[in-house]
This record gives sequence, structure tokens and C-alpha cells, in this order.
Amino acid sequence: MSKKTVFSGIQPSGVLHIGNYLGAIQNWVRMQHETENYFCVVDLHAITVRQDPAELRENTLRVAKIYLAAGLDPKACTIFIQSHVKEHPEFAWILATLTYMGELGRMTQFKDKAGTKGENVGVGLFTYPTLMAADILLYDTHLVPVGEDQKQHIELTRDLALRFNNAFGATLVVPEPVIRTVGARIMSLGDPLSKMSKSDPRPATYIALTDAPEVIRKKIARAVTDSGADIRFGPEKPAISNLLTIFHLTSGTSIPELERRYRGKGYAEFKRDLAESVIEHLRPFQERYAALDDAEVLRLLADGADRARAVAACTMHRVKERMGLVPA
Ligand code: ATP
Ligand code: LTN
Repeated sequence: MSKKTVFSGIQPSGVLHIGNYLGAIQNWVRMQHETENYFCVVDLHAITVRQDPAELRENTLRVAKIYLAAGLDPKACTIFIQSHVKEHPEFAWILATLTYMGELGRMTQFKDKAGTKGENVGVGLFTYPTLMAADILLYDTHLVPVGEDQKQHIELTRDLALRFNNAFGATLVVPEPVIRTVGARIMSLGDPLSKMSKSDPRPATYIALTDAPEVIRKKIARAVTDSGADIRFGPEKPAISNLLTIFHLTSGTSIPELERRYRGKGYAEFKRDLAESVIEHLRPFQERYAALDDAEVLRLLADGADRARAVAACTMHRVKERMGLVPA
């Protein structure tokens, strides 16, 4: 039986945090040997928000290094930079012609990021989901492992694939999201009601994958907690529930077991142990990250782009033919 194809991506819009890792990357690493994989650094998505050129360049390489340090095997995965494969924006245009204004206007990520900008919100932020759909559909993707916040974009991708197929005949594979049951939405350390985000201007609200142990200890010690002293998982305890989730995912100990272990103990002891669990969990990753050679990573990315381009060009050819665009 042939393997299913996986596609996912992360924007180089800041420093990656444990939310990106526990919500998305860890799943990729786990699945990689059962599937055929494309993991993309989506730089064309990052520029929907103004980026400093030097920082964008640095962050793009950093995300690729994080993929590798997290354990993605370049033999099993095609790792590449989105802007190296011109079929992504090309196909995004075609998909935009099939997308309705109403559909894009309903996207929560757009509504959040547009905020109070009114008429001055960038068009790229609005059409962003059509580029994401292009990313996914170019590779005949079956599975898209992401955090909870991306579910709506994948539903739109499915709708666009079906719409294309209905209009022009069976051409595109209709993908499915893969969202883990625990850890798909790690919350901010500063506000347990909003998700941990790498574009948050306050670095204390997220644990970056590259944070040094003393920084991790400090951030966890200062993390917001709930009223009352008991360490219990539940909707009335959003901050402690989030910390318990992180503890569970970094230590492998179940949440009920952690609740038992810290019954009658204070937040201080719980947070101290949690910090050590996170530090230990990240240690092998951080060692691998430090040992990566930039020149070698750039070579892998060039090779990845070559492989991705070959597949993407094939899909574009099929798409154009079906739509009646005359081949060059
Ligand atoms: P930004 O806040 O700058 O939009 P982000 O931190 O949300 O960025 P993305 O590049 O948008 O990061 O997301 C990369 C992947 O990480 C996606 O699969 C996304 O669903 C997942 N992800 C992002 N934040 C979290 C989180 N807090 N918990 C779990 N998964 C997350
Ligand atoms: N929109 C996603 C990043 C992203 C993506 C993709 C994820 C762009 N293209 C394709 C999965 C598949 C985000 O903001 N997290």
C-alpha cells in the first residue's frame, strides 16, 4: 500500500515556542516514517505582516534548523522554503479565483490579525488562506498535522479542492487535518485564555525552544496561576490546566498522576518541577540545534526545494490543463 502524504508549515515570524512544538512538530516527527512528508518554512505567509528583512532571513533559517533539531529526518522528509517553489503563489492565484469574499471574511485568524485596522488591513492577510490551500493541494496531501487554530483554514482548503474537482473534474486530493487531542492549543503563560503565540511582543508569555534553562525557570516561576491553591485540571482552572498539560507532554506522566503527586503541595514546588521537566525535555533538542552547521542546512534546503518543485510543477501542469490554460 502506498504511503499517505503529509504537508505542514510554520511561519518564520518569530521565535518558535513549545506550543508550536507540542501542537505541531512533535506530531510530524512521530508520523514521519509511516508517511511521505513535506515540511515547509512558509516565508510568503510571514510577510503578510511587515517583517524586518534581516530578521526574516535569520528566522527562516532558524525554523529549518528547528525542524531538523526536533528530529525530522531529511531522508524521510522534504524540507524546503516556500518562496523557493514559485508554484505556491501561482496556484494561490488560481485558487483565489474560486474563493468567495465571505469565506475569507469569516476566518478567525484574519479577524484577529486585522483587529482594529479597518480599511488599512493588508490584502495578503485576507487572501492568506488561499496560499495555505495552495501549499497543501500542490502535493496531493492526505494529512495536515497542525494545532487547533488552523482547523478552519484546512476546512476551507477541503472546500476549495472539492469546488475545483466539481468544476473541472477529479484533479485534487481532499486533505484532512490531524489535530492531537491534548496539546493542540497551548496557552500563553501571561493569559491562559489566549493561545501561546510567537508574535506576542512579550517574550515572557512563551517558552522559546531555544530558551536557556535559567530563562525557562524564570518564565515558569512568573507564569500566571488561578485563584485557590490546589493543582487540579478543569475549566475553572485554565492556567493550572495549561501548566499540567505542558508537564504531561514533556514528562510522559499522566495528568491524574500529576494531580495526585501535587495534592496538598504549593504552586512553587509544582512550578519548580515543571521547569525541570521542560528543560530536560528540550535538552537533546537544544544540543542538536547547537551542533547544526548552517551551510549544511542550506544544502538540505536547496535539495528539498528541488524535490518539492518537481511535484508542484506536475500538479500545476494538471491544474492548468483542466482549466483550459494553454501550456507554455
Ligand atoms: P503567530 O502567533 O505569529 O501567528 P504561531 O505561534 O501561531 O504564530 P504559526 O506559524 O502560526 O505559529 O503556527 C505553526 C504551527 O504551530 C501551526 O500548526 C499551529 O497550529 C501550531 N501552533 C501555534 N501556536 C500553538 C499553540 N499555542 N498551541 C499548539 N499549537 C500551536
Ligand atoms: N497558516 C499556518 C501556517 C501554514 C500551514 C500551511 C500549515 C501555512 N501553510 C500549510 C499547514 C499547512 C499558521 O498560521 N500556523
